[in-house]
Amino acid sequence: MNILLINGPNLNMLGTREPEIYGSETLSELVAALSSYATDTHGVTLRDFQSNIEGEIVTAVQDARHWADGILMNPGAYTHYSIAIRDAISSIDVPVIELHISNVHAREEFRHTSVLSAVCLGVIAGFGRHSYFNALDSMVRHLKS
Ligand code: CA2
Repeated sequence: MNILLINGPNLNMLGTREPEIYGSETLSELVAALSSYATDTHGVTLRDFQSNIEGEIVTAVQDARHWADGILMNPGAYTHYSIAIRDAISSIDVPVIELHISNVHAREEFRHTSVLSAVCLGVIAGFGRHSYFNALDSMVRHLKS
């Protein structure tokens, strides 16, 4: 089983600023821990991709249709307005779980809207780094059921 993890804009800054919201772990530390967990606990392979560029994320989603069984995506701020990423998700048969580190519903009003959730399998938000692990567990359960 092959799972793609996509992190959107500014998530490369994890661990460097705003630790009270996003924690103190860097993105590469988080991805390393999640990859080990994916292999050791579920026997699945995790590939990861981070981009600050909308079109690169669209292309990663499109390419994933050739090899990925599922996609975990923290779309960052694109969550709230990227119709291009929404259309890319809609155009493939691969299930996508939208995930967020913070509880977007407890934050500014503009973060309460996601243009992506309706075309995703589900949404996980507010569990800090555990949102990633919860999303992986949920995707594996979904793919095995
Ligand atoms: O809670 C999340 O995971 C978000 O997707 C994070 C996005 C935000 O725009 C979404 O509303 C919710 C922002 C990512 C910024 O990440 C940073 C991490 C450390 C320092 C600065 C930014």
